[in-house]
Amino acid sequence: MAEPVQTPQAFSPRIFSGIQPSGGLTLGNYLGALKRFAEKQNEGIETIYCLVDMHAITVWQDPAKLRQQTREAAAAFIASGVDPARSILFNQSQVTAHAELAWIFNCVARMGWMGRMTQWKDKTAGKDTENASLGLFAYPALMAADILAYKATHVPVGDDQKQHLELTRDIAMKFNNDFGVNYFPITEPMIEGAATRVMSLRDGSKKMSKSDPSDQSRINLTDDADTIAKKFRKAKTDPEPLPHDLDGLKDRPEARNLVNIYAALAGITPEKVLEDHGGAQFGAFKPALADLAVSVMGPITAEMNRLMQDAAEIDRILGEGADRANAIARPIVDQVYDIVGMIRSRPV
Ligand code: AQP
Repeated sequence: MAEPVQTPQAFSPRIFSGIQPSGGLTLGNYLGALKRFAEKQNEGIETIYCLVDMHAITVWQDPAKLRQQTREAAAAFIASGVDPARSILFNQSQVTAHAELAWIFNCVARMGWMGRMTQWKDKTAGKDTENASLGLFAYPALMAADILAYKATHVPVGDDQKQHLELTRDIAMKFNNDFGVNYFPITEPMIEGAATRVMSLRDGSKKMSKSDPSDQSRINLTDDADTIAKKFRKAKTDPEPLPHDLDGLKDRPEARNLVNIYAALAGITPEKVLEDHGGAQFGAFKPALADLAVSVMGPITAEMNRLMQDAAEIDRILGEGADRANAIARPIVDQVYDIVGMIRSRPV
């Protein structure tokens, strides 16, 4: 039998989020996601974090590199403070509920919804969409499944994921309406802090991204101190000194980006950064920013390198996380099959 109709208040708070192991993680991933994932562990809410390897293969991935990137991303989570004993940490493909629920959602979501997703448009811009994978188009339905397989109520993400989260809410609402249930929560995005969208160091109008062809556009979590200093030194800026207030950053996207990065790394507001550094030339501000970045990122990179020495231990952690994730998601997806009208011969 389908679960009885619930009121929204019946959904207990649960946080879910994920990162694609589609390349080395960046400072954008750290400030927009990883750092906040670790902080969320202190809020008394269950936290589930996933390396979404099935999303990664929506564009071609070399199999050996994908395995390496997945382990490296797991190491980045742990080095950033995600504790596998306090959070559930696993890779998506080890929990089949994600793919199963994604198929149901492929049948709930509408083609028009998917076609309007800006990430689909961005990733296929100027390219022949006939040759894009079907998976890339359906990606947001899999993301909705990732979240709703756990009936997650809150999802910490960077600003670029806002539209996908709105689609997750639309899918949950349509499923609930279509089947006359109140089975899925209407998930709330958590987009917070000074670094919800860290921009490219080469172009202040573009998001810092692990798949940007230019390595100079991003700080990788594996970059050493010299590389970090060099990348900030070469970061695109304008000739003006830093202003004394936020109004002065209008129409200066590159300057605003560096101020926001400084604020997020230091755990202070952008206003405070300008209070301390207003009037400074970039020649002085960039080295201060590089020193701060090295002091925050250095210990994380060192810990990642240490963890990467023991691949078997990382795989063990991911397997244990997958078992715990499966214990939550399996009954939820079994009930979905029941709601949809599929015969379950074994009791659910
Ligand atoms: N530049 C960014 N600033 C703030 N947050 C960011 N995130 C990514 N880039 C930034 C956040 O990191 C989480 C994981 O994102 P993802 O790797 O799964 O996918 P993405 O958003 O598409 O990130 P990339 O780096 O641009 O990956 P590719 O290049 O593979 O597409 C999300 O919470 C995201 O918001």
